[in-house]
Amino acid sequence: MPQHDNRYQVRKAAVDSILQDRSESPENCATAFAPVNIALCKYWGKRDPILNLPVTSSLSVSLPPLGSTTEIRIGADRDDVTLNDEPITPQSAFASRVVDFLDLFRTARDLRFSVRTTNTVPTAAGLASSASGFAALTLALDRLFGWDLPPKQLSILARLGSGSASRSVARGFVEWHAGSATHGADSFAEALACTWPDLRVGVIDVDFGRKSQSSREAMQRTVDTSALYHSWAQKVADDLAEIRSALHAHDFERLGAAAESNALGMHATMLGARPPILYWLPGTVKAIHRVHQMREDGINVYLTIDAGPNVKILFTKNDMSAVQAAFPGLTVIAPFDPECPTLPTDSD
Ligand code: 2P0
Repeated sequence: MPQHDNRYQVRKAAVDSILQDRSESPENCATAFAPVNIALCKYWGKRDPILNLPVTSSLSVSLPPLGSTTEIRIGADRDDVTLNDEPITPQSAFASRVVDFLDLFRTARDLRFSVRTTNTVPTAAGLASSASGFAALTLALDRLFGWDLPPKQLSILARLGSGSASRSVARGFVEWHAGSATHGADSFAEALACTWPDLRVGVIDVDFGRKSQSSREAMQRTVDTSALYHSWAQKVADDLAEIRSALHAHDFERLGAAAESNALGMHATMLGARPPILYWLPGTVKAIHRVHQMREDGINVYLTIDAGPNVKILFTKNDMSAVQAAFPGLTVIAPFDPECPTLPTDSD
């Protein structure tokens, strides 16, 4: 255990402040599921990279049944991590990140964990799985040790794995409050009390194969070097207010317009970094034009783009046929009706 490492000490103190009153009754094994989420108002920039504390608040919608199922087991000789039935080499960045997180929860120096994660995100869906992965691992640890933590504390623990994981412990629309405390006790996500049964999210396959530049590094470079970053916090405050208001009013056009503007603003801010960060490919621009043309043709479809080239679209159930005709093979998720995802088939 890296007990003399300052980063570890700071993170461990955050964990201990949550677990101090918890008695433990460990099981040998526990399993949990957490959904992926897509931000309608993005998290882009940290005020503290050790605790993954964000500069701004953000707001997402969870996308079950896409997500991660994680099993954690104690009693092994050494930590081991398996992803989609493939053992992950301990030297890999992915395994190191998982072990770094597990270090925070060892109740004995020699306690070792076996972690098996299966992503129910089709590899081809182009949706980041670190959020669902760390959220599922946190929920599995909660069950393994019998902590029975409330959602707020679970969100804080998941944030230590990955910022966006703080939002994946909850369902529906979820707001991550940036908070202002240096220890991060007020930086957590919680579900909003509203639903949208007709909402649909589509994922356009621009390039699912490409390994994107790490969002962690890109985020930091944007904060450190983009002259446009100073206006990002104000834009997020405005967009969040508009999105909350649109959700309250159940106004899809306002919701979609604000989400699209927020995503494009995030990418503009990245373009201002030195050197610039450009995740878009020609297919990304083509999809953006296609979405804009559809709007001109009277179909209410809006877009958002994360740290990669793929375009995600927001629309409602009544425009399903028009959207699927425009984007054949689209993966469609009904966030509030997880029984009916439409996943592309091999023939698409
Ligand atoms: C988001 N993204 O709000 C934004 C929009 C990507 C684009 O959160 O360093 O993997 O683990 O806290 O959460 C991706 O960043 O970064 C992300 P870390 P994370 O969804």
